[in-house]
Amino acid sequence: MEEIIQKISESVLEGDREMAMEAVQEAIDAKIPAEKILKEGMMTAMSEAGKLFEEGEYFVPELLVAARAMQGGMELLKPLLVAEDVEPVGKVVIGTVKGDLHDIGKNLVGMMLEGAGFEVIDLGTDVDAEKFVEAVKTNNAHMVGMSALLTTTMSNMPSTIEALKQAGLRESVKVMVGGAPVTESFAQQIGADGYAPDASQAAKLALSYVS
Ligand code: B1M
Repeated sequence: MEEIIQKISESVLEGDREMAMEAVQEAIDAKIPAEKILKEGMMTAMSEAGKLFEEGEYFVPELLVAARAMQGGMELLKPLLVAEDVEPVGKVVIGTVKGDLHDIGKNLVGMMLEGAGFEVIDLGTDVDAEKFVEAVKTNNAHMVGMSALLTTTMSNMPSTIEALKQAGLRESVKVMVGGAPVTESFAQQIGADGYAPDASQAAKLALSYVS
């Protein structure tokens, strides 16, 4: 059993989607519980990939292929997780703010959050405040993650925070922001709960909110 889990971890870490899917199928056939496959096989590997990224050993492409491999495994695992009633660690609504079409970094953040066990509701790009608010309500989300890559669009972050306040939701959600022009002090200034400089730290920050 441990050998198969090890094989899953290695294939995710190496970004080998085909091998990851093969190993996950092998684990399913061997009746290893889906939760164990997810947590010990895939989530530990994504956390290791995040660590290597922070240490400068992995770069964005390595992180992307690792996340792609994990998503391959997730395709096979999702129906079983639902059947086993495995709860996600939390629900996060993410999106790139209004006027902004950059989504590579946001997608990476979403993948790392999934890798950390979150259910991610990805609203895509050019997301206005109302859409964020609506998604938080509909999904009963615990967190909102906003991404901005333009200095001209980061100003749409505080308007989303204001809209959450107006809707009476600000106290019940954590707001996390990021993207190249965003800084820790900007996050504080606009009343966000947190800022993460990269996808790996975004996942860590999100986990700190639910632990
Ligand atoms: Co655009 N663009 N772009 N662009 N683009 C930048 C951002 C720019 C810095 C390039 C430059 O001039 N040097 C510049 C912004 C200048 C500024 O505002 N100060 C710029 C511009 C000006 C524009 C246009 C206005 C160009 C034009 O049309 N005249 C236009 C705007 C369109 C729009 O959004 N309305 C535009 C368009 C585009 C493309 C469509 C061509 C393409 C986007 C494709 C896509 O995303 N699908 C594009 C690209 C690719 C870039 C660059 C080259 C790369 C961005 C990227 O994907 N980086 C960028 C220059 C650069 O950064 N070198 C540039 C890789 C990605 C992994 O990093 O997104 O930073 P990043 O995400 C990181 C962290 O920031 C963090 O984690 C990620 C992973 O570690 N992070 C978060 C991100 N979101 C987070 C959220 C979190 C936490 C962490 O919590 C929720």
